[in-house]
Amino acid sequence: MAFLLIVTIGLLGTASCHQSLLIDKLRMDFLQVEEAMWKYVLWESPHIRYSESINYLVDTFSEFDQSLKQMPDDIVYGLEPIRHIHTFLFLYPEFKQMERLYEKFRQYLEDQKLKRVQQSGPFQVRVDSDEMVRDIFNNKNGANVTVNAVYNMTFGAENMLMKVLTLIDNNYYCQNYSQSPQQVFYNLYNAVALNGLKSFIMTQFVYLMKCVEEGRGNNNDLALINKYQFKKRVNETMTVIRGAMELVSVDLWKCDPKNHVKGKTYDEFTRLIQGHVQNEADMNSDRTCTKNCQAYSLTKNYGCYDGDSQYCKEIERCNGKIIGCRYIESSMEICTAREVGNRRYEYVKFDNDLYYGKKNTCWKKPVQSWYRWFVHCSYCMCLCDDPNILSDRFINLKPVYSDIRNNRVVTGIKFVKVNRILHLQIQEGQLLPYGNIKQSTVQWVPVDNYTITDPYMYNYGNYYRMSYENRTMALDQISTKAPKQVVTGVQFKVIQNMVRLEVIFNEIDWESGIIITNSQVTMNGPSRGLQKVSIDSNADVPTLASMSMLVKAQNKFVEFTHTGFEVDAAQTTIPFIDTQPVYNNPAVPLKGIGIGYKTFQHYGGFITPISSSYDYSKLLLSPTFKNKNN
Ligand SMILES: *[C@@H]1O[C@H](CO)[C@@H](O)[C@H](O)[C@H]1NC(C)=O
Ligand SMILES: *[C@@H]1O[C@H](CO)[C@@H](O)[C@H](O)[C@H]1NC(C)=O
Ligand SMILES: *[C@@H]1O[C@H](CO)[C@@H](O)[C@H](O)[C@H]1NC(C)=O
Ligand SMILES: *[C@@H]1O[C@H](CO)[C@@H](O)[C@H](O)[C@H]1NC(C)=O
Ligand SMILES: *[C@@H]1O[C@H](CO)[C@@H](O)[C@H](O)[C@H]1NC(C)=O
Ligand SMILES: CC(=O)N[C@H]1CO[C@H](CO)[C@@H](O)[C@@H]1O
Repeated sequence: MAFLLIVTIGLLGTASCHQSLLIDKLRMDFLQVEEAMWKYVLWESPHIRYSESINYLVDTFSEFDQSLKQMPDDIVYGLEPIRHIHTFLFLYPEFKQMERLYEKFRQYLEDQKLKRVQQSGPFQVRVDSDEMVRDIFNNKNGANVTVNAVYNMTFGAENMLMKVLTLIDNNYYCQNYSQSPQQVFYNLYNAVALNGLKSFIMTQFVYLMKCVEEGRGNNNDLALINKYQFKKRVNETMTVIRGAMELVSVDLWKCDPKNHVKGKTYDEFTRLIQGHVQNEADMNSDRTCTKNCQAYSLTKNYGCYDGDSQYCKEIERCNGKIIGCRYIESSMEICTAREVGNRRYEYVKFDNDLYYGKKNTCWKKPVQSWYRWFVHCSYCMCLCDDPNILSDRFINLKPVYSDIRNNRVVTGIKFVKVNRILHLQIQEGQLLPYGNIKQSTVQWVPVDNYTITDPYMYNYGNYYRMSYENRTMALDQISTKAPKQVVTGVQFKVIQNMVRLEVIFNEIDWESGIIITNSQVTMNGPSRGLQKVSIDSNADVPTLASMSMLVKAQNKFVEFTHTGFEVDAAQTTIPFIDTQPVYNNPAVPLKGIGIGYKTFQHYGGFITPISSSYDYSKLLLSPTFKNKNN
C-alpha cells in the first residue's frame, strides 16, 4: 500500500516552478498536504493519542484553508455572462451546494479549534463530526454527487462549452457583458476547478479522519480511488477548457450600442474637411472667371464678390484652405445648417432635382445661386479645411500611465473627447499575486483636461492638430508575447506623419504580484507597409448604419475624411469615434491594446479601442501523469 501511495503522489505535482494559475497552485499545494497527511495517518498516528491525531488533521486542513481564501468566495464571481445559458440554471444550484458544504466544513474546523481553547463549561459546536461526514457523503447532494453533477453539466451531454461558444458570438452578449471570450472560459475554469478542489478536500478529510478512527480498513483504498477520479476530472477539465481558451480570442471591443448617443457612446472630429460652395470669382486674387472649377485644387477665399447677394450674406465663409473644386450644375440652392455646429449645410440642391445631402424641406428659405453680374462665373463644389473654433481635430500626445508606484496596471481603455481633444483614457487596478486584480481598486484614471490654448501647449508637442494634409491614424494592434509583461501605459505619437499607438509594458513578479518598476518597455506597430483602409467615397454618417463590424486590420491605417457629397453634402468628418468603455469585468491585466475600425458597407464607421486580456491559456499546463518510479 505504501508503495502505491508513493507512485500516485507524483501526479499533478510537477509544475511547481512554472508560472501557474492560483487555483492550480492551490491544487498542487493541497496534493502535497494530502500526501503528508496520509503518511502521518498511516505511519505516525497509530502511535499517538486519537485526539492529538485529529487535532493535527484539523490544524493542517485549517491552515490550508487560509490559502484557499485567496480565491473569491462567491463562486459565480465572473460567471455573469453565462447566466443566460439554460444549463446554468441547473449548474448554479450545484455550485451553491458545494459552497454551502464547504462553508459547513469550515465551521467544523473552526469549532474543533475553538473547542480546544475553551477553558471551562461544555462547548456548543455548530457542526459536529457526524453531521459533517453525513453531509459530505450524502448520496443526494454530498460532495461527490455535486462534483459529478457540475462536471457532467459542464462537459457532458449538455455541453456547456459549446453553448458558451455560441453565446459569445451573439450580439446580446456583446451589448450586455464585458469579458473577452477567453475570459469567459477562464472564469468558468476557475469556478469548476475550485468546485472540484473543495469536494476533494472534504472527501479526503473524511477518509483521513475515518482512518484515524477505524484504523486503516479500506479507507485508504477508497481515498486512492477518490484521488484518481479527482485527477482524471482535473486533467479533462484542464485539457478541454484550455483547448477552448486557446481557440477563442483575448480581444475585447464594443459592438454597436442599442442606440448611438453622442458624447456617451460615440463622438466625432468635426469640420476637418467639409463640403463648401464657392464662386470662382472668390478663389483667385484677380477676381476673374477665366478658368473652370477643376482648376482650383488648392486655394483660398479672396473675399465675397457680390457683398449684397444672399450668398455672401448667408453662406459661412471658408477661412482656411479650399480644396478639390468641381463643377456640378450652374444653378443651385443651399439649405444652410439649422444650427451653428458641425455642419455648414443641410443640403445643396441642383437644378435637375439632384440633391447633395438628404432630400428634405429646408428649415428656412434656401440660398439661391446668383448670376446677374457674372453669368460666366460658376459656383464650385469644393472642400474647406478651416481650423476654426468649431473644428475639433486634436489628438492628445501625452502618455498616460497607470499608478505603477501603487502597483496598478492598466485594465481598460476608452476614447474620450475633452476640451475638443481626443484622449485615450485608461482604467487601472491594483495587481495581486497570480495575475489577479484587486477589484475594489479598479477606477478610470482622470484625463488631463488641458485645453489647446493653455500655456506651453503646442501642436506636435502635447497634442496633434489634423489637417487636410495630415490626417491619418494607424490601426495599430500592440501586444506582448512575454507572459510576465502587462500593459501599464499608452500614448499616441506622430511618426512619419501618421498618428501611431505606443503601448507601455512592465514586467511583473507573478507570485508576489509586484510590478517590477525598472522593467518598462514601449512597443510600436510596424514602421512600413501600411495600407489605407478603403472607405466608400460616398460614405454616409456612421450612426445611420444599422450595424457595424470590426474590419480585420493588420497593417492598415485610416484617413479621416468627409462623408460623401451625394449622401451628406460632405459635411461630416468620418470615421466617428466609439467612446464606449472597453474593460473586462472582473478586471484583468492586459497583454495589449489596439485601435480598430468597425464599419458597414456604405457608412463611415467608427474607430474603436481594442483590449487584449492577459493570456491565461498559456498557464494551464496539460497535467503530466508522471510516475515517480520511471
Ligand atoms: C463518486 O462518484 C463516482 C461517479 O459517480 C463514483 O464512481 C464513485 O464511486 C463515487 N465515490 C464515492 C466515494 O461515493
Ligand atoms: C450525466 O448527465 C446525463 C444526462 O444529461 C445522465 O444521463 C447521467 O446519468 C449523468 N451522469 C452523472 C454521473 O451524473
Ligand atoms: C487527459 O484528458 C485528455 C482529454 O480528455 C485525454 O485525452 C487524456 O488521455 C487524459 N490523460 C490522462 C492521463 O488521463
Ligand atoms: C480639470 O481637472 C482638474 C483636476 O483634475 C479639476 O479640478 C477641474 O475641475 C477640471 N476642469 C474641468 C473643466 O473639468
Ligand atoms: C503636415 O505634416 C508635415 C510633416 O510633419 C508638416 O511639415 C506640415 O506642416 C503639416 N501640414 C499641416 C497643414 O499641418
Ligand atoms: C441586463 C441587460 O443589460 N440586458 C440587456 C441586454 O441587451 C439587450 C439588447 O440586446 C437589452 O434589451 C437588455 O436590456
